[in-house]
Amino acid sequence: KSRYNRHEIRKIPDGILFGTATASYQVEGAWDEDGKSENIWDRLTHSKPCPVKNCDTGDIADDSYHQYERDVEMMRELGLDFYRFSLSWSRILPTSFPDKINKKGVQYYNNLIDEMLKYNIQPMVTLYHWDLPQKLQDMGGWTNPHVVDWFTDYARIVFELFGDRVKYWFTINEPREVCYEGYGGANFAPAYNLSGYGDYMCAKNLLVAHAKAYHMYKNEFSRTQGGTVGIAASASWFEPKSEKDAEAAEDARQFEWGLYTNPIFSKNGDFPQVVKDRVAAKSFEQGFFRSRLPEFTPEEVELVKGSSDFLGINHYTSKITYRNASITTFPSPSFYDDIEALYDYDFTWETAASSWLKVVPWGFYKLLTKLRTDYDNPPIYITENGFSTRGGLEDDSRIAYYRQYIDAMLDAIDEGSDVRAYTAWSLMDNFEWRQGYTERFGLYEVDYEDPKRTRTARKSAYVYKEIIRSRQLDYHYEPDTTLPITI
Ligand code: PNW
Repeated sequence: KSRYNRHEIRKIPDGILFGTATASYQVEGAWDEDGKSENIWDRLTHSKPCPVKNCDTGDIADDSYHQYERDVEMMRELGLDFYRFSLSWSRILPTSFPDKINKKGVQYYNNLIDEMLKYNIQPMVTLYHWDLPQKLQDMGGWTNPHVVDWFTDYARIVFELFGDRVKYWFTINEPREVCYEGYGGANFAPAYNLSGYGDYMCAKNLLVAHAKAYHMYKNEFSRTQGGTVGIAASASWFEPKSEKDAEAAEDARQFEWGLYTNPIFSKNGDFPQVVKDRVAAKSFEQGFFRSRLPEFTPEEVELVKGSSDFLGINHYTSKITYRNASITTFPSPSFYDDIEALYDYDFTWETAASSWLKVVPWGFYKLLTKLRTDYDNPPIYITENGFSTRGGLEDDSRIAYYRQYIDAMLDAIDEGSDVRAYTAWSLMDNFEWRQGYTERFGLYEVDYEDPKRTRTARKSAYVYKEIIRSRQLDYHYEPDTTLPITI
């Protein structure tokens, strides 16, 4: 549906930064080296029967703990403006608390940051991308309100250690995945499976933790360090199946990401009204004495409101949404019973190696348009966008995905969306959570048979490099992949 004519070359506006992303557990390896302690993904992947495809783990992953120089070399080959990576809490603070700082763990991040800065590649750093110290999980993790203090103390250490050089911070990657997939469902660690309770408790604590860390930075570090702080939320597009499903689709958007973005970016703050009303009404019907969705106090509403300099968005795909009261698929109470919506895919949509990942570029355009209108055009960083294959260097389907999604993003920018950065997920193949190494998102292929974890540029790496170099989108550009990709 893009109005763009693909036979023309499309110019990318000046000033938009281009980068790639990874996350600590997915690439670092060295899971118990140099004083790092156990986190919830170590615990999950080591449990029996193994919950991950092929019993894969992140024990070694891409071995980035030892290969950061090669990683930075790849960033230079691509000509990136920035690289987004995350810090491992239990590597920096092995007790989870600030009483003991692990020098060797800190050295690794210093080395990585300094190596990047040597070549003018800006570090964009995520404090938390899903690898909570196991000890904190033993005390309830994100469902324990004390996590607010645990996280703020960790954030203080990190700002003190790296804030002289890091100017872009993300507190938490994808609240929805942390809270729903980890506590509501059982897909991700810690796999609590407490849908309709655990997810909502997590949501409240996580938002307050984020906001406290944000204000601490603003009050105590901003003046000397001058950086910018935000959050990265996952947001799929939910398209109504027919006209009468408009409300179902809007409900899905508010439960799936509004739950996390509304308290920060809306004019009035707080959880979305529809979520508060629905969960409260259902809870009382179900015999609860209070809503399963915890309330923010008025002070907390104010604390969380506006607690981000920009909105980070991880976007991959879209879903068709509808309502059909006669279909009861979800246990009650549960998060999906609360939403009262059903999801589907259009059979014409192309699918990636990940079954959930359908190629719907216009959904990206619609999402950006809605964020612009609902939240008064906040600065947006696209913090992740990408496509999976089963491997192989000739990845034309990934190239087509990137071109169409960047194209859709440019459509939204032309209409006024304030997009400041675009991030390809991922720099290289990595541990794809429950799918292990079976689904590959990398611009670079990683050889997991090879102890050296050799990285090789895919065709998409050449194309992404050319987009960044030329600052234009040309659907007809064909790289010569017989030539090595060079700096
Ligand atoms: C991201 N969705 O999560 C994660 O941040 C990465 O760690 C992960 O490797 C990557 O996706 C690929 O799976 C997602 O709703 C969260 O469509 C939500 C969605 C997709 C990916």
